[in-house]
Amino acid sequence: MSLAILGGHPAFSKPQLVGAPFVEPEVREKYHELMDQVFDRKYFTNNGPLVQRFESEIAAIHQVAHCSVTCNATIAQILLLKALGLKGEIILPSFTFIATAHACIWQNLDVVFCDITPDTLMIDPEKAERLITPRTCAIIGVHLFGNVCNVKALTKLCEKHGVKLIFDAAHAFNCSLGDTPVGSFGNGEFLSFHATKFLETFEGGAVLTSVMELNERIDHLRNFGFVDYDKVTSLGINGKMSESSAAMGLASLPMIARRTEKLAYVHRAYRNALDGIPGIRMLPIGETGRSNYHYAVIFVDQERFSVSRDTLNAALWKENIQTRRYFYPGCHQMDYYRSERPSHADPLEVTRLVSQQVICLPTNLDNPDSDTRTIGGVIHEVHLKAEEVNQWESHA
Ligand code: T4K
Repeated sequence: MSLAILGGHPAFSKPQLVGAPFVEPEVREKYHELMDQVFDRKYFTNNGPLVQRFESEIAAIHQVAHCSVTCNATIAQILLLKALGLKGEIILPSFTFIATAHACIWQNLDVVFCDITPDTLMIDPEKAERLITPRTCAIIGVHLFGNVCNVKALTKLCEKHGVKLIFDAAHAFNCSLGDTPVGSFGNGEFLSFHATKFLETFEGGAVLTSVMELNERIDHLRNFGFVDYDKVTSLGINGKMSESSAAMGLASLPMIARRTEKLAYVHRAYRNALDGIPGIRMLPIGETGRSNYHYAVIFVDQERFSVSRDTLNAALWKENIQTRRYFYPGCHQMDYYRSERPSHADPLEVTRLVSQQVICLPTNLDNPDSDTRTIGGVIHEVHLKAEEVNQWESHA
């Protein structure tokens, strides 16, 4: 195999993307059918019938009493934080998508970044406890890459200190801890239905909770704070999901089992393809419950692989394998947080190390067997040609 960075042809003629939407033929057909109904009804948004149906289905899948769908997960989080009336400091991992932190700032909360455990890449409950102060109002656990947080330890911790517990379940659609699906953990959890997610509605999100009053408050806030046609009692926002997004979600729901099976297969295929490459290890997924297997994450140990994570990433891109470094460099290292909110009590050592090692691989592949073999083959070749690859990098 001749690597593209060393003058060979790219391994793929079209880009292989992390987060490429599925859009099976059945989804297209059902979506068009539902959209015909929407056009006939001429009712496009504001808690329409498809939105209500979608909410019931999502609640049932997650075995939770209440679901409010929203225009995206970032707004879902803002609504949840506001509905809980949170004020003061909020503890969350830095190793997450920037939206988890930004949503807190939009709600005027002071973010306190916490480190993660190296085996799970999710918030470390022991380190979180050390960050609790009298101003702490809540902790956010982020269920990452299709795995679920240490819910038990976090629940105990939050009960002990009398603070609220929220879960960012953007990656955790239809995931569970043991037999319990995400959705009813803590005070509330939120999902993302962004185009790049396991279940997509173009843009979309949802808040799940077992508390009826919280659900009512969120429904109220997502519609500008209206209580009647001419009566507004709260500072609400427009957080509504449109009928077209709900149609996409409903059309995609029958595909859950097939997608999960496909992605689990891709995981196994990657494991085989990467087996034995020095310095490459996959993040275990689904070991504590059900997963959707939507993300495949590898760690690059530079010393053993002989090439840095960033050079491997650049080499993969040249092959049209458009990997992502989720979540490098960690929220606390993003310019905004470094310049505007520079102080953090925890040195976030694990976050720093892990964010320099991770690469997310494409999972929605057309040909899982041959594509994973090709990607594994490229990674192996980068290792075998480490000397030339590193020379290329030093001249790039
Ligand atoms: N919490 C967590 C833990 C999250 O991961 C996210 C979002 C949120 C909260 C907030 O959820 P939302 O408010 O977005 O509902 C992407 C997504 O935009 C973002 O939703 C997602 N996490 C994050 C992990 O990934 P970027 O900046 O990497 O997006 P972008 O445009 O570079 O696309 C990513 C990949 O997907 C590329 O390989 C291209 C491909 N793609 C993208 C789109 C939009 C497609 O193939 N088709 C598409 O339509 O953030």
